[in-house]
Amino acid sequence: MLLRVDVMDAALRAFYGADPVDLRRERRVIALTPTGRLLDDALVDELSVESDVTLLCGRYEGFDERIVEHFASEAVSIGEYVLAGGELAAMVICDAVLRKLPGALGASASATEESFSTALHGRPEYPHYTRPAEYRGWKVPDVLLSGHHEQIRAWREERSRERVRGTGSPE
Ligand code: 4FV
Repeated sequence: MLLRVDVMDAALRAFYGADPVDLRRERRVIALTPTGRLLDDALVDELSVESDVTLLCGRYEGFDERIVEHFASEAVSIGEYVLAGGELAAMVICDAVLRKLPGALGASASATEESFSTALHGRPEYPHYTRPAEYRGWKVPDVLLSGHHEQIRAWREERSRERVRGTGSPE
């Protein structure tokens, strides 16, 4: 059982008051499907600067292909596995994109130097620590308490490199 093209056509016309074929000229219309472009930080960045995005959630076995071919700007997947519906995939994309918008995170948190960001050259984030400095004999690494910013930067870069899949010891 698939989402029918005539039903999707009617739904998009009813909501936007436009022919879905024309819609994707004005906004990004994304069909969520396991076979789509894999969502990554670069795509999240792209979507975070778009003024208008429409997410088409699959259901049943997915979309009639004519929906993807004629109504969508692109197909996107949140991972190589199959969900019962695309709604959770839509929520994943909304969460990842919205947290990148200005003001979404508090002053203390930043979406710049985080896992897979360009600031980290696409690498995983380094380990983070907070208080207490020691708990059950588990200490925060001394370098992070040293105040030596260059040594801290170097330590963080090394930990980040180690976390690149298939290299170094897992933390
Ligand atoms: C999916 C994914 C996904 C396929 C059948 C919904 C399901 C049903 N969407 N990334 N992985 N969709 O599994 O985006 O239509």
